[in-house]
Amino acid sequence: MESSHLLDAALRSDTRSIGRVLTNVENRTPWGREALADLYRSGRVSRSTGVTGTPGAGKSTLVSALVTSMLHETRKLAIVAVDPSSPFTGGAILGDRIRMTDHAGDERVFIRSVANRGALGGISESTPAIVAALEGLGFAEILIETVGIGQSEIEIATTTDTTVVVVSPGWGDAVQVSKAGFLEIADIFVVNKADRDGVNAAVADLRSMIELGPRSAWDPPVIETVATTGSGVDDLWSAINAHRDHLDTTGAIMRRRRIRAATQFSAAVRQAIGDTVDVVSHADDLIGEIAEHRIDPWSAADQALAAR
Ligand SMILES: Nc1nc2c(ncn2[C@@H]2O[C@H](COP(=O)(O)OP(=O)(O)OP(=O)(O)O)[C@@H](O)[C@H]2O)c(=O)[nH]1
Ligand SMILES: [Mg+2]
Repeated sequence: MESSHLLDAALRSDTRSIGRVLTNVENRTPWGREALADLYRSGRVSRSTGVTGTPGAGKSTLVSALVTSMLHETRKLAIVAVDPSSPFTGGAILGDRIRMTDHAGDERVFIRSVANRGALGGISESTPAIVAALEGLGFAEILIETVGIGQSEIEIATTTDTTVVVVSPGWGDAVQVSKAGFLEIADIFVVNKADRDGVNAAVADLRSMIELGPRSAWDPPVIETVATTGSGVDDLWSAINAHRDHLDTTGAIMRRRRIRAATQFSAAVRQAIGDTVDVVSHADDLIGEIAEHRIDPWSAADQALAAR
């Protein structure tokens, strides 16, 4: 059992203590749940930015470059890398920190990877809790890197204030099917690797896609960057700030926070039900019965709930 000193040390920005608090939150230990409840009720709020996009587009490099811009204005910043196989540099994971050349050893930058648990619910299960804990621990800026547009990315998009979708030249040829999904979640588009051929075509492609999409009060800007040199990264930081202003002045921020609250609440209810129903002990018998059509999955779920 952890002590209250641990939370105090984490609030004083002790890196190891923050890591231990997050591990307790992630594993949903009794101490972790209590700590999370206290942190949530502290009322401290962060600005959060999700960075997603195609594999290898340069998301980690861009996040690293963006951190440099953010640190001009922020005292404490956290990065959550949802898939640890998505390396910041070479995938070296040191305890709960990912090696990140540019910011290694910088006390102001805390980096956490969240394992893809696979199973039911997958990554989205612990990510919102980790982000909420970091928020309560006083991180003013939180950056979250994910890959693609699976269910979890869409859920993470509802978790963050601003979602940045990163592609690189030539992306559109490979992932036709992803386009609609990207448009749905993007507040800002980035065409990274603008030092490569095909950047103009990629920008034009995105712009026409946005044109054809539904009208909204905020049209996602398309920004060109070269993450490896930092070129265009200040433009991206300006666009993130412009999007924040838009959220604040239109009141959209409150709508987003309500959607986030609703999403997290219903996920928490599903998790709480999962915790109280010992699915595993029911599973073998019931799954056999479902497979043989002796009971339907929905009645089987009711039965498992009633038996708890
Ligand atoms: N030429 C060029 N290369 C870049 C640029 N940005 C990133 N890269 C390189 O692209 C490769 C992938 O970069 P990452 O930042 O790991 O990309 P990622 O999107 O995080 O990759 P995953 O997390 O594996 O999906 C690395 O070798 C980077 O050095 C850029 O602007 N121009
Ligand atoms: Mg990456």
